[in-house]
Amino acid sequence: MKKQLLVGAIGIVLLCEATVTAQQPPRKPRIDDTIKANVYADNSFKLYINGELVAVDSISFVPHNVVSVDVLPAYPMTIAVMGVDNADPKTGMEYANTNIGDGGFILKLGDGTVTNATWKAKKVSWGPIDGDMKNPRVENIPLPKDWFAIDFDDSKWPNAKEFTEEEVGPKEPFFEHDFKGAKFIWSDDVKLDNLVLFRTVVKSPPDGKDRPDFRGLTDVVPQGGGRQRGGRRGGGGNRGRN
Ligand SMILES: [Ca+2]
Ligand SMILES: [Ca+2]
Repeated sequence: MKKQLLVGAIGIVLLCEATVTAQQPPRKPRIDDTIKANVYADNSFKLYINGELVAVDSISFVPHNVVSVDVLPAYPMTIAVMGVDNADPKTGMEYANTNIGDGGFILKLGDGTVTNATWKAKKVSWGPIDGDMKNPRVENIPLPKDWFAIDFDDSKWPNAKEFTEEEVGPKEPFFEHDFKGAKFIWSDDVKLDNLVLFRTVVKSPPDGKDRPDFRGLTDVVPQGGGRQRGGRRGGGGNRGRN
């Protein structure tokens, strides 16, 4: 009986310690907690991660460019992208309505996340319908409300379609960045679909690396307080400064 009580007491102590450990605030994230996001779109994109806008293509038309930025991951990670193929909103064409341009989107994150046909893709603007350049017409559907949010239901969206490098024909900066293992994606018609929304959820880091979760950091005092190390000003009175 005594032995059972003792075991019970030890159990409670361990439980309390585990709870305290779980409730300890995280340390401040460092730059080596971030992962690189390499993104290329024909012609441009907006990238949302976990509901927040984290990158906007800095060049909306040409030249085709790679945007390479640091992002702080947290899993499960919801990635939502607006892909834009340059097109006149009335005709769906470009270069003074002489050409039907094509789209294409590719992304690779430093945790091994890549674009492929497991992503969802929803077209929201397309044309010229049937490729008719003589009587060009465009069709649009409204942007779904909160399409980039974590809890948005994309279960009815079709899957993205993969396109080869030859089909998309990426320009030079693409080859200077790491896109190994990633596929070019779009909705079904890479020529006529001009505004496409993509979504995916990365449940855990594909490279298997354990990464701290820094969400909610603005609501707590991180371990070690403010800038005590690495800050140039040093000294007291800087606790919690950012
Ligand atoms: Ca097009
Ligand atoms: Ca294009």
